Amino acid sequence: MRQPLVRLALVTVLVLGARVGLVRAEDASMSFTVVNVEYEGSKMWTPATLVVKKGTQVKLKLVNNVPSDPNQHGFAIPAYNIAEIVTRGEPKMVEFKADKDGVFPIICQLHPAHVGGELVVLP
Ligand SMILES: [Cu+2]
Repeated sequence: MRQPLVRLALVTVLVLGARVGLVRAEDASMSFTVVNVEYEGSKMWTPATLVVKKGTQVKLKLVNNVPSDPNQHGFAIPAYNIAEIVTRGEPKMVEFKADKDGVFPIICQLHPAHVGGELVVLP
């Protein structure tokens, strides 16, 4: 008489397993708040390294908190054709799909001296 119970347990495991399996990388999204700060004279976006899996929908909130002038800094990922200008006090939302894997520089396209970062897209 235990057979039906065992079968039910097996079916439950299979159904749950299938549901977990349905969450593919292509369906996933990740949100980051990335803040531009100034530390001992160096300006940088932090976190400097963003790591996602290929296929992830990436949502960025860019905040320019650099107190000194100029009041605008760039946030660019040339490999993804992203080049935003972010004004102090005016956060900017950026969204893109990480559809190619690799390590891609993040720069301030306005100021080459700005400390750079990188977007890491895992295969
Ligand atoms: Cu800058």
